[in-house]
Amino acid sequence: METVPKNLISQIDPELGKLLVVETQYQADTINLIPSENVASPAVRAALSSALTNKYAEGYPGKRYYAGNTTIDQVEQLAIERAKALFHAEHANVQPYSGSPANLAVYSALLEFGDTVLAMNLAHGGHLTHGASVSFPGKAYNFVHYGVSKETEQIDYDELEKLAQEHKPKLIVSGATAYPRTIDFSRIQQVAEAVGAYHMADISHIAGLIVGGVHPSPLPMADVVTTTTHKSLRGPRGAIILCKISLSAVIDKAVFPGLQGGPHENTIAAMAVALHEAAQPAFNAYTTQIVRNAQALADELITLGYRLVSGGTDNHLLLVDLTDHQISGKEAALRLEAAGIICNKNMIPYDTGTPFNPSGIRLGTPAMTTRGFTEAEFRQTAHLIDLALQGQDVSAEVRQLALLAC
Ligand code: DSN
Repeated sequence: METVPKNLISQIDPELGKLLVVETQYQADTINLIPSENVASPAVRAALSSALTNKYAEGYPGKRYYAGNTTIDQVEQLAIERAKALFHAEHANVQPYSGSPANLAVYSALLEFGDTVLAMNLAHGGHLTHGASVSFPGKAYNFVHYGVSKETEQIDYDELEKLAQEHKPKLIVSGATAYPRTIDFSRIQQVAEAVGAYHMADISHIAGLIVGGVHPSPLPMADVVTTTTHKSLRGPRGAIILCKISLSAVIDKAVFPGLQGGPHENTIAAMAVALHEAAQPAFNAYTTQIVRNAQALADELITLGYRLVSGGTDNHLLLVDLTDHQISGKEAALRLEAAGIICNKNMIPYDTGTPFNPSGIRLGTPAMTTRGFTEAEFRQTAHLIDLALQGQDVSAEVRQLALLAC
């Protein structure tokens, strides 16, 4: 990982400069297994700190409320065209500040308050914005949830279909944040069509895998697709909404002026860079390696006696059930953090614990794959995880392995 721009920030603001140096070194010294994080390229980061951060550009290319946006229009249009081409979409809105506002924009475009939505249960791998009761969408709309079957721990598509027939939702949401298996978007599309519902696929976690051709795409079937741009897609923190042309006007209106003001054009420029990078052949190789690495990590953990939810992984992440190891997910994440391995505690399906003290941990491979880890390093990481969970001090070995990466 590149070093911090020590000079500039430290000269102007030594207090913050010091914190940035510490954080950058920390990221280099540790093994990051958070599946939703990545390491953005120097070009993406340069775009984020470019002159575009100075701009206001309410509106859309060619229809702005402020003068002086000729070049900004070209930048945003470039990001739009690249997003459409990469995902084979009819329309793209690149202005959402992040995934949660993108999902809220889609709900507000397609639904009235109180309308019924069918989405994946957060406790089974869904997302807060997929109608968790503590979230605004969960309060504003009538969410009904599908989940995974107890036996296979994979999405129960028959249950999903039954719930759709019973509740006649106006919208079905597919996509997950803690689901280690391939999502059958075609099956969910069929259900949506059968009950006359819209289908929104939230592909935030797997967008990079889709672009790289290692996970099926919900496009062009789904009516709307949302994705963050900073996870496996390896761009800046932001989001994109892709949709059919027939929905473009309501989606655009819902984003601006419905929910947001001035778009973050520096972020949009960084998205354009990331989309360009993702269109290169090297990105396919990167995403293939993400999946191989997840499978190597999974295999080695299974060999070491760990139970994985659903028995393994098809994608970039795995969920480890620690119930038999007499250690909670919370304690496990703390022990791993002490060793320099960063992950998050996570609910497992049918967990008897709570979100703050669940029975599992979630591990992912996108960030360390970017830093050059292959199967061998992930197998080694599995052993270090095992030793750290047993209470051994492996921090020196972890640091050594992390520093081997770029
Ligand atoms: N917080 C993200 C994740 O870690 O999956 C989802 O928004």
